[in-house]
Amino acid sequence: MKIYSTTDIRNIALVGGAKAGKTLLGEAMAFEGKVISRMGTIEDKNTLSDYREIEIERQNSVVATLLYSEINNRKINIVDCPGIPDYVGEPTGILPVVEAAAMVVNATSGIEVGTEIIWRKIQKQQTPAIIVINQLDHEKANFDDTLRDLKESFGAKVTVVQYPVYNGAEFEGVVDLILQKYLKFPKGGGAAEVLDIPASEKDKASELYTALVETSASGADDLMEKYFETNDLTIEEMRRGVKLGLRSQSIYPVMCVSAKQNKGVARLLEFMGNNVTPPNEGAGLVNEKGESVIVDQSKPFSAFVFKTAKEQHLGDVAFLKIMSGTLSEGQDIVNNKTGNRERISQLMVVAGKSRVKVEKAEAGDIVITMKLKDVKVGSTLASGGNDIRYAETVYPEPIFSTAIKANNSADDEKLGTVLNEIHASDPTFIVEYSRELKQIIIKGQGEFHINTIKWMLDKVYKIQTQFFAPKIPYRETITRSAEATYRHKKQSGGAGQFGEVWMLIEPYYEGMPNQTKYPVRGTETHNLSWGGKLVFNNCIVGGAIDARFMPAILKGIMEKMEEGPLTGSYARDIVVNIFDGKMHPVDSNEMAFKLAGRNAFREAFKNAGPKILEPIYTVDVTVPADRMGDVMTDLQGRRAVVMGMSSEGSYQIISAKVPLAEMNRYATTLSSLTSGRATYGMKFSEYQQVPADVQNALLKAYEEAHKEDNE
Ligand SMILES: Nc1nc2c(ncn2[C@@H]2O[C@H](COP(=O)(O)OP(=O)(O)OP(=O)(O)O)[C@@H](O)[C@H]2O)c(=O)[nH]1
Ligand SMILES: [Mg+2]
Repeated sequence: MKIYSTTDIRNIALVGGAKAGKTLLGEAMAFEGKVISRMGTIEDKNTLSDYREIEIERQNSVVATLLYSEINNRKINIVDCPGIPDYVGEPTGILPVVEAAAMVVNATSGIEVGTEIIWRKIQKQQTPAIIVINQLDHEKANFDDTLRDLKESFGAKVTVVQYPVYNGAEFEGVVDLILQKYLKFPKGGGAAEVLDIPASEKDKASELYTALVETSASGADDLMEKYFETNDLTIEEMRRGVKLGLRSQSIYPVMCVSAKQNKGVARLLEFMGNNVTPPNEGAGLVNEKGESVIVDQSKPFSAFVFKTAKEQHLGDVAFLKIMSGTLSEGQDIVNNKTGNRERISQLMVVAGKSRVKVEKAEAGDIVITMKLKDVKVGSTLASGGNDIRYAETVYPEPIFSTAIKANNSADDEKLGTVLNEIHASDPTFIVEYSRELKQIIIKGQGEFHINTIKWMLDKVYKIQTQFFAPKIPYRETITRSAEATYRHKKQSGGAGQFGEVWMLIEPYYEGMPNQTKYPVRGTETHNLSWGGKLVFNNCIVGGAIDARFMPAILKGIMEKMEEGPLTGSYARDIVVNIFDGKMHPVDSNEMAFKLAGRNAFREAFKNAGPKILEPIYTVDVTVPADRMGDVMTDLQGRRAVVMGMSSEGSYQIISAKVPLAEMNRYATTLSSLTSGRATYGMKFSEYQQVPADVQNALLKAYEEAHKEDNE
C-alpha cells in the first residue's frame, strides 16, 4: 500500500437522507479507484460498507464506515454515514474530521427528513459541501424538481456544475459546466466518452454556465471585483472560484450520478480530488483551549480518535485522524487523556470490511489501529512530550429513554458490561444505573435507535431483555411548619429502650434566616446527595436530651428522608428543630433516639402540608413553521409552560418547561406529528410541586403498590 503525503489526501463524508444511495455510491467510488474489482449491491448484501450483521439484515447503514478510493494518485478517504435520523451521532462524529461533506440526495424523492437534519449539522459545523444528486437512472427521477427543492430550502449557493441528459428513459450523460464537455456514459458501464456539448443542449448549458460564473465569483475578492466590472470570468477564473467557494461555503456545487449504474462516479471522484481542500488547508480541529489547530506534517505526531469499534477478528479498533507528523507501526505514543504510554502494534487503511496493513501514515490521513487500552472516542494520541489535547466532539443529547432489564437475572452483570461497551463506540447511547429508581436506564436518539440496541443485545450478545417505562424521580417536601412529639419506649424483660423527641419542622428556602420560636444552639446544614437541603437545629435547653444522642436523632430523620413519608421518594428542603425531649437514666440509647427521631419526623411531615415535587425539564423543539400548531397543542397536553419562541430559517424553536413525567415517548410522538422533521433537546431544570390531581393519583398508586406488597 502506497503512503500518501498530506497534500495528496482528501477526506470526505457521505451524508444525506436514508436510502439516498450513499453506501452504493461509496461502493462505486471504491470500484472506480480499483480498491475492489467488482461492485457489490445492497440487495446482494455484499457491499464493502454495510457488512455488519444488522446492516445486512435491515439493508441500511447503522454505523459510519471508512472506505477509500484513489484518483490521479490522490487518496480519497470516504466515510459512509448512515442516513436514518436516529443514527445522527455517526455523522456528528465524522463531520469534524473531514474537509468536505458530499450530501447525497435521491432524485426520486428530493429533500427528505434526513437531508434537512444533516444539512443543519453541516451548516453548524461549517463543513464545505458538495451536493450529489443520485439515482438519476431511476424512472421516477426528476432532476429539475429536486434542484428547485434544494434551492428553495438551502438557498442560491446551490449551483449546478452538472446536469443530466436523457435518451428516452435512459440516463445517458451529463453536461459538465466546469469541463465544458458532454460526458456520455456507454451502455453497460466503463469510462465516459468526453464529447462536445451537443447543439440541442447549448442554450440550457449556457444559461446554467452564466449562473455558475456568477456564484463562483463569490469565491474570492479579486474574482468578485472582476465580475462586477466585466460581468464575466474566464473559464480558469470560474474554476478557481468554484474551488475557493467550496472551501469558504459560498458555493454548494451540484453533481450528478447514478451509483447503481456507476455513471458519473469517476468524474465525481475527479472533481473531489481537484476541488476538496487538502487536510493541511482545511479548518482542522479545536484544542481544549478553544484554539484551532491545522493539520501539519512538520510538527510532532498527534492524532484524534474520532471513533472506536469492536470488530470481529480485530478486537478493539480506534479510528484516527492524524493531525500532525507521521505515525508508524511500532511507534511509541502517549494517550494524552489518560497519560498511558503505548506502542502502535499495527496500522491499517480500511475499505469497510477489507483492510490493508500500512507501515506508516502521514498527517491528514485516516487510519485504524488495534488493541490500545483505554482509548476512547475523543482521546488524543501524541508523541511523548507533545501535550496537545483536541476538544472532544459534542454529541446530541439523548431524547429517548427507557428502563431495561435482563429477562434472566443471571444475565444482569453481562448486560451491564455489554451496555457500557456499546456506549463506548456510540456516544449518543447513554447507560445509567439509577440507585434511586433501582433501574438501568438507557437513553438514545429515538425509539428506533434504542430498538437497534435491543436487536444487538438479542442477536449479537444473546441477552434477552425487556423495556419498561423509566420511573420518575419524584421528591417530597413540606409547605408549612408543624410540630410532633414521639416517645419510643420498650420494656420487655432485660434492658429497656427509651427516647422522646419533640420537634418542629419548617419548609427550607434559599437565604432564609435560621431562627425559630426556639433559640438555635447548634446547627448543621446538609446538602443532600439527591438535591436540596436539610437544616438540623439543636434547640434543646437544660439538657433534656444529651448532646450525644443528637447524631442518632439526625440519623433517624435521614432514614425517613431517604424514603419519604408520602410515596417513598427522597424528601428535601426541610428545617428540623429539636426543641425538647426526655431521657431515661438507664434505658436511653442511640437506637431508641434514632427511632424516636424517625417517627417524630414522619408525624410532623404528615401535618406540614406535604407535597410531591416532580422534575421539570427545559425542552427546546426545533419545528418547521408549518407544523408549529400541532406541536404546540401536543405540548399543552403535556402540562408544558412555553417560555419563548425564536426562529431559525424556516424553523421555529419553541422553548418550554415540561414535567419529565409527561415526556415519555415524546421523540416518537414528535416524529409522527411532524413526519420526522422536528428535533428537540431536553435538560433538567428544577423541581416543582405537582398539581393536586397528580399528587392524589400518585398517592393512590403508591398505596395500591404497597397493598400488593403486603398481600
Ligand atoms: N435506481 C437506483 N437505485 C439506487 C441507486 N443508488 C442506490 N440505489 C438503491 O437505493 C437503496 C438504498 O441504497 P443505499 O446505498 O443503501 O442507501 P444509503 O443512502 O446508504 O441508505 P442508509 O444507509 O440507510 O442511509 C438500495 O436499494 C439501492 O440499490 C441509484 O443510483 N439508482
Ligand atoms: Mg448506507
